[in-house]
Formats: sequence, C-alpha cells, structure tokens
Amino acid sequence: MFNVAILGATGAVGQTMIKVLEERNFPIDNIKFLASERSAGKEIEYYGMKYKVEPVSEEAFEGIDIALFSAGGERSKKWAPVAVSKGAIVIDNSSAFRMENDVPLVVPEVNPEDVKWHKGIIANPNCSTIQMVVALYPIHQRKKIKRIFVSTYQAVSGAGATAIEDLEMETKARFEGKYYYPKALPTHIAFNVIPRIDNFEPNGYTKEEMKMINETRKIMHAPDIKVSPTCVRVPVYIGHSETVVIETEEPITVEEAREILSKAPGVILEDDPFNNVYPTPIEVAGKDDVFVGRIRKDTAFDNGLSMWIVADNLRKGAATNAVQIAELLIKYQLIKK
Ligand code: A2P
Ligand code: 11C
Repeated sequence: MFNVAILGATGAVGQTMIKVLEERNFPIDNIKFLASERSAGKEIEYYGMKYKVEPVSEEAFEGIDIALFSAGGERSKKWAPVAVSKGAIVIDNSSAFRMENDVPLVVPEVNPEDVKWHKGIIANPNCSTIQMVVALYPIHQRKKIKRIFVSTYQAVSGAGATAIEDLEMETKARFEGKYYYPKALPTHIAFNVIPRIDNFEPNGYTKEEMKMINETRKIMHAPDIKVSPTCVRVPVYIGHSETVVIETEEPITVEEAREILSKAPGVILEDDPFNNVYPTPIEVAGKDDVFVGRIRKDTAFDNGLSMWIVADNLRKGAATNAVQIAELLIKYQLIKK
C-alpha cells in the first residue's frame, strides 16, 4: 500500500485522477489532495470519505511515495524537485520535463520499460500525442511508419476547468443575445473553431504541435519519424479527435491495419462506416481506451492509410495514463518502501 499525493487535485485532470485511482482500486494507504491557497479547506470525497484540500508546501510531500502532478508547468518546475528530495516519485502531467534526457516519457502500451530508468520524475505525455501513439505504434511495429500528417479537434477540457466554463458561458450568452469573451482560450469558442493551442513558436507551429512532433519520436523511439501536425480547438467538452494520415515504408492494406488494431492493447476498433459506426467524442468520454475508425487507403500516397482516432483527453490523455504509469512502478517494484 502506498502514500499518494495529487497536486492540482481541484483541476479538470486532478479530479479525473481521483476517479481513476478509485475505479482501478489503486493500493493506497494515505492520500493527500494538494492545490493552491485558494482551495485550502475545500472538501474532496474519496471512497466515501471527505478530505480537506491542502495548499502545496514542502512538508506536504513528507512520506509520499507517488506524487501525481497536474497543476501546470510552473508548479511542476517548482515542486517536482521538492517532492523528489522527500523520496517521492513524481508522475508529471505538464510539459515541464518531457523532453529532458533523464526523464522517461511513457505511454504504458508503447514504452513501459522506460519507467525503469527514471531518476525521480516520469513525464506523462501530452493528450493528443498519447492517443495517436497508442493507435500508431502497433502499426509501426509491423510496417514502419515514415510520415504522419495529423489534424486535431481538441476539446476545451484540455485547457482546464476555466476553459470548460468558457464554452458553457459563451454558448449561454449567445443564446441570450449577450456578449462573453473566453477567459482561458485565445478567442471565441462557442460555434467556432480555433487553429491555435498553446503559444506560437518562431517557425509558425504552436507549442502543442511541436509536442506532437517531439514527444512522438521520444515515446516510439523513432527519432527519424516525420510528423506534420495542425492542432485545433473545437467546442466539445471532453474527447480529442484526430484525422491521421500515415505513410509506411512497405505497403499496408486496410484489412491488415484493422487486424493489427483489433488486437492492439488499449485500442478499440469501431470501423463500420456503412452502418454509421465510427467513434465520436461524446460516446468516448468517460472511457479509458483509444477508439479508431474510418480506416481507408489514402488517395495521395502509394503506401498511405487514413484513419480517425478519438480518446477521452482527461482519461487516457492524462489521468488514466498517469495512473497506469504508477501501476507500472508497482509491477516493476520500483517504489522503495
Ligand atoms: P486551484 O483550484 O486551487 O487553483 P485546471 O488545469 O483545471 O485549471 O487546474 C489547475 C490545477 O492546478 C488546480 O487544481 C489548481 O488549484 C492548481 N494550481 C494552480 N495554481 C497553483 C499554485 N500556485 N499552487 C498549487 N496548485 C495550483
Ligand atoms: C490541450 N493538449 O488540449 C492540451 C493540454 O502539454 O500537457 C495539455 C497540455 C500539456 O489544450
């Protein structure tokens, strides 16, 4: 049994982490819910018991075995070294450490063994990257992928609890003929789509897009794979969707891809377009798997395949993946007690 702390417990991902730990019956001795001063004293229920949220502090990490972080990059940079110095292993959902050479970046269905070389911090990848590599890695193992073209349709919950409120408030305001300007998103989201997630880099790509390039290479151990991403925010509460086109070195048929994906860990194939069967975010929200549909031969490349990938960004894209990493730590006996 382990002592667990969640930093960012009041946030959209933090709340989902609590649910996922409970659902998976994670072996917990003591649990601590940490957030900012603003939330101090708020109550959170876990297994029917009420716990008070504590403001994060150095002492809060005393005796903690596993710390799940989801309070933004700045908080991770500040508190992860503190938690590690107190003996905790940090599983960090932010982008703060993902590309550090001594920090494993792990998707349990793809590179579970990478947890073994951690030095205290293990990074949880970006949500849009996780769902893409869960679906593409099994294909890559059979037919090497050279190139990936991906466009995302990302839910507002990826930008946190305030962005969820933004979608609700702006939609209501529009129906009431009132004006509302989003607080957490860069422009209007109700009845709109936004071709910008995170800040722009000098090369014209956003940080979110660069994460999809760099994280994919690191997780799949495929430094040469080419990724061309465009990331878009859509007025959906939960569930990121992606159109993905791959080019493989060898030809691959639709039947082969379906066969591979029907057996792939963490993947559910929902691909019967003529009977209107394909995944959508509303149906996928609340589930832990990555759903794939619309697999078809791409018309622009000889060895090309197109598909549609959907997953719950708060679950497999964040909380579930983090808890699965914690389960790997137990499986490989990496937690010192
Ligand atoms: P709080 O609710 O006290 O602000 P989201 O991504 O949904 O916006 O959630 C962000 C999470 O990060 C929340 O739990 C939030 O707590 C937490 N957080 C934000 N700022 C800090 C901070 N300075 N110290 C600790 N936790 C923070
Ligand atoms: C979004 N993918 O949907 C982002 C959220 O690097 O962990 C996650 C940002 C990150 O807005």
